[in-house]
Amino acid sequence: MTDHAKLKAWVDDMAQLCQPDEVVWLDGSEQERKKLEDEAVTTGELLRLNEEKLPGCFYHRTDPKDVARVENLTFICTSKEEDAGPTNNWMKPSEGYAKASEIFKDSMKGRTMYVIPFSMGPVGSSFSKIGVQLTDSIYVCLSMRIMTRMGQTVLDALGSDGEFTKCLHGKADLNPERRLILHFPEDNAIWSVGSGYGGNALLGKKCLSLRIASWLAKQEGWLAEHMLILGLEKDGKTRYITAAFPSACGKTNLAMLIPPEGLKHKGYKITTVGDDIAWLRQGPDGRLWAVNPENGFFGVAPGTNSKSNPNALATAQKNTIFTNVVFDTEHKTVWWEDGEGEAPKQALDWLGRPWKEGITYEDGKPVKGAHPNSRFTSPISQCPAASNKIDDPKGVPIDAMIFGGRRARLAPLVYETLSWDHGVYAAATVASERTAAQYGKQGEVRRDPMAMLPFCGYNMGDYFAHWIKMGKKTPKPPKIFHVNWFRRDKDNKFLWPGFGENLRVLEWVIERCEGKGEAEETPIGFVPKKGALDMTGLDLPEGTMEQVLEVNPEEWKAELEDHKKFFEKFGSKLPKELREQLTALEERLAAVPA
Ligand code: SAT
Ligand code: MN
Repeated sequence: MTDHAKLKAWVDDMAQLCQPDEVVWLDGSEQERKKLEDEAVTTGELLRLNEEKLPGCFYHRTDPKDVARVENLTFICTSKEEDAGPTNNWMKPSEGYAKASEIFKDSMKGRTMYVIPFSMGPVGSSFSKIGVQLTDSIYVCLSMRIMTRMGQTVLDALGSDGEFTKCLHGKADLNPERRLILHFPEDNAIWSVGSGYGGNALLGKKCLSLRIASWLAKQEGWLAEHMLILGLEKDGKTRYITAAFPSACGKTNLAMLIPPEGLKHKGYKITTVGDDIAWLRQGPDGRLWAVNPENGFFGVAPGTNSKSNPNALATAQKNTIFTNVVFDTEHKTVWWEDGEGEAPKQALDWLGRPWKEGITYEDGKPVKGAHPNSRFTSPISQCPAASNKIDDPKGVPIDAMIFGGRRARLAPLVYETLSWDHGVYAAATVASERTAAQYGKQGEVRRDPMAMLPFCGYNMGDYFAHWIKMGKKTPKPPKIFHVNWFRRDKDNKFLWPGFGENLRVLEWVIERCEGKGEAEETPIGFVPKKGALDMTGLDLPEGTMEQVLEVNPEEWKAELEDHKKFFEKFGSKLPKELREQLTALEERLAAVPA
């Protein structure tokens, strides 16, 4: 399969440590897929779903204590603590290897170690990076088949001495006390042990494509970002936008949005390039171009229905792995809260317990059938909105970048920043209320710069400086916008309907990029002028648009105090350009007559 001596030696070393009964190299063939599926069904790791209703689909449950990323057990292991920075957990590389080795030691006895060669990005593209993951989980193998390009073609591209990220993964005993997600950027290596769940175990995703890639991107002069990529097509022309939001804030929904009735006559179509990660580089034309390094979606199931996201629902009708949703035992199908159709009559919940809609705990709270972070894993090519550029090695040129979080107050529906540096400032101070994709108190507001807080593989102060530098060296950078779909009124009701209606905002964003679109300058940036958003077919109660677009200088002044506190974390690493932006914003706010 390969004559890459270093790769073979590394696989031998890791097998020596983990002591699997067998080492199996995966070639990515169809035959191999069937074999892995059959084996996982035999062991109970996967349940085969109804072949007529959900062809090629499987059901999987994770351990009840292994249902989300674990930020407290995720470490950046660099020689110097300063290189991990104040927002990451840090461990010395020698300590990381020693601690994890103890857990990995002999952990694959009685199991098979699979070798998965994978490419993040189209095989052979100058954007792409190759990784090789070792794992003792067939669920992980089958998920990596969906989420990445993998197999013999990748080994061929790697040749006999190509660079690759060494990714070691093992479930061990799935004990949260013996779980570690370690990144060794100086060695281009990832060691993850004790979890079988998504972002902890599919090492091509957050571990490689964001944490390790952001480190590489800094050295090599590009950007690895937690962003969806969408195309907005009209009159035969497509404009591309990236958007960064914290996990579980609707990136997947926005990436494959369906135009609302009222705007149908304009002939817009959204095409999906990616829903989670973007790698961006300067193209020969001086613009930033982006590829989606992934090849599939790992989408949140609850809330996905034919209204919120018909494209995602259509994507997940075949060749999909469902994790921690409700299992309909009668029809061998799946269901989740706020999904499609009625809840099944005979079902097991994500914990495998008999479940019916309406049952409650002793305190009267409803028992949810699906875990709030339950997922579907589907090939991107099955998405009805999939862009014809997903395999283009050049990527797509980006006109606009959007950042946003979940803010009940303060941030208007949309604003355009005044310059690249101001855009970086707005992105660096993004804040959001915590969601189910992270362990911790839901609802709590935290700063999440560029939606990268849990994913930046190095000192975030240096990361901000890298962003500033990228703006200086890019002749035609995209415009930067900030959005907030989640603003609420004084009765705590959402002001903006979201979903397909968000196209109205995207339309204005593109108009602004084309030098059109009416805007009003406020201290925080340009907001749409009254009437600048096309509201055809959307009747909101009187005064709603004023509220959702309002910029309140007093509230912003208070917010700025929090920005200052947040920036203090980075000490001398904070680039002076961000300090200058803060002062300038402060002055603009002070100049507003009371
Ligand atoms: O668990 S993942 O990191 O893969 C998904 C997410 O949190 O966005
Ligand atoms: Mn994500």
